Amino acid sequence: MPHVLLALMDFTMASLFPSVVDTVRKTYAGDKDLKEASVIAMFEEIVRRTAHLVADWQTVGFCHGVLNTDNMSILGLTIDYGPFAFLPYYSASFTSNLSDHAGQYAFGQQSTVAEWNLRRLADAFSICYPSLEDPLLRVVDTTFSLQHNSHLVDRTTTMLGLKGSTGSTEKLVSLFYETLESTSANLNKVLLLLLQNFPTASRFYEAVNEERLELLEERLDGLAANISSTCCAPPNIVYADTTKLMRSLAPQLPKHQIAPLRELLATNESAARQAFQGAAPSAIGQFLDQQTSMWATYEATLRRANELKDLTLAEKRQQDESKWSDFIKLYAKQMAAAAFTADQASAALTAMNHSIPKFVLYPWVLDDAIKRAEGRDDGLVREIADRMTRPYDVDERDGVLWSMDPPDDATKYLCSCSS
Ligand SMILES: *[C@@H]1O[C@H](CO)[C@@H](O)[C@H](O)[C@H]1NC(C)=O
Ligand SMILES: *[C@@H]1O[C@H](CO)[C@@H](O)[C@H](O)[C@H]1NC(C)=O
Ligand SMILES: *[C@@H]1O[C@H](CO)[C@@H](O)[C@H](O)[C@H]1NC(C)=O
Ligand SMILES: *[C@@H]1O[C@H](CO)[C@@H](O)[C@H](O)[C@H]1NC(C)=O
Ligand SMILES: CC(=O)N[C@H]1CO[C@H](CO)[C@@H](O)[C@@H]1O
Repeated sequence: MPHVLLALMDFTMASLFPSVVDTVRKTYAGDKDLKEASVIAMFEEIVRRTAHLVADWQTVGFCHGVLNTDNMSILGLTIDYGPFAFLPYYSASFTSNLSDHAGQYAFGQQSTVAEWNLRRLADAFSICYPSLEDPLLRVVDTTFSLQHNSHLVDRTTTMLGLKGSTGSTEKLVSLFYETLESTSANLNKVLLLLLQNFPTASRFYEAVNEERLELLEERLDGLAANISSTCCAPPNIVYADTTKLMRSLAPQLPKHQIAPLRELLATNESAARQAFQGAAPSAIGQFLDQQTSMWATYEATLRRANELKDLTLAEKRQQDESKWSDFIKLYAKQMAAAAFTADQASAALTAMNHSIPKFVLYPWVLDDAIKRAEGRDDGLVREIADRMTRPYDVDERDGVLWSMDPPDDATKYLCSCSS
């Protein structure tokens, strides 16, 4: 087996990562095994690409659905997506595979799962290079989160029209995603509103300091109300989805048993193994971790359901507006601090425009096309296939042939395992 694996690794390295191997060879100082150094460098590149990919999914609201280890690409590409979906509204617990009851591959779990999958790849590499086991796992520790986060911040900064600005945008970016989540907003619609409202007039860029900030605040005033009334899902819909989710989320282990079982595992391993039909201690530990995290999700979902239960549409809009107001305030501040010249602002706007999709392949768009194709009319399938090749362009067919607005029953269009 290691023999075949070794051949596969050599082939992969030579055919898919020649430049990585090249760089290692060029900087090789004879201080370590050249082959092992190349394996580490290749793995670093795989970790980096995977981290960027998962961050990219987050910036377009893409939920893959089935992130088993064998559904991952060593090149950091999106492959093997069956029950995938673009989110109707932002939600970490959104699951696109209806049979995935535990939310194992929920939207908000994707980076954790990808990181776990990379550790399993490190395990496979270590079969061939046992001495690299620790160094490879360390690469995941030191590289994944860092790369994921920096790419997420970079890309989102561009989408918010702040590319090229000075100063850290990290806080703004995390507030952006928190606000999308807490107001159940449609990511794409919010971004398109921000794009339409990007301040282009030169007066913004001639003004300085306080005056610039005041002008920008004035310019963006009303945007929070607009986002809240046009982009955020109504309370009854979020409530219905949340309660449906809760029914499937219930953890197997009663919460009060987790701590004693952990204690038992730490103090009397054999007794703990007995309680789990002889399972390995590491597997028991993993199960307890998973149950802990399921309880946290369950309780957060329950809190959310209770908040939404008796909320009227007007009340939710008011709450959402106030949350978006906080975001817009920080956004205006960051724009003012960017200290753009008119030219720089125009370049940032162009980059923003090119990074925000105008067309999103939502489940209801697909559903419509599938229904028509079943009626022997494949025209819409062809139109969509064509539209998908230019998602960043403006196209008058949007809103005519397909809707970019989530219907009230948006989540009913999800697939289960067999669909
Ligand atoms: C959806 O999730 C279920 C439960 O985890 C899994 O058995 C099934 O394989 C998944 N669907 C697909 C298409 O993989
Ligand atoms: C929201 O913004 C859009 C585009 O900028 C505009 O057409 C619409 O009238 C606004 N709606 C509200 C309620 O402010
Ligand atoms: C561990 O638990 C078993 C019962 O399952 C008991 O017989 C044994 O004495 C315990 N060992 C210790 C060190 O407490
Ligand atoms: C974005 O680019 C398209 C061209 O693809 C152009 O028609 C549109 O006006 C641009 N939007 C903004 C806000 O600059
Ligand atoms: C879309 C999809 O589910 N692809 C594959 C993911 O991995 C499983 C096995 O782990 C395959 O059965 C699926 O075909």
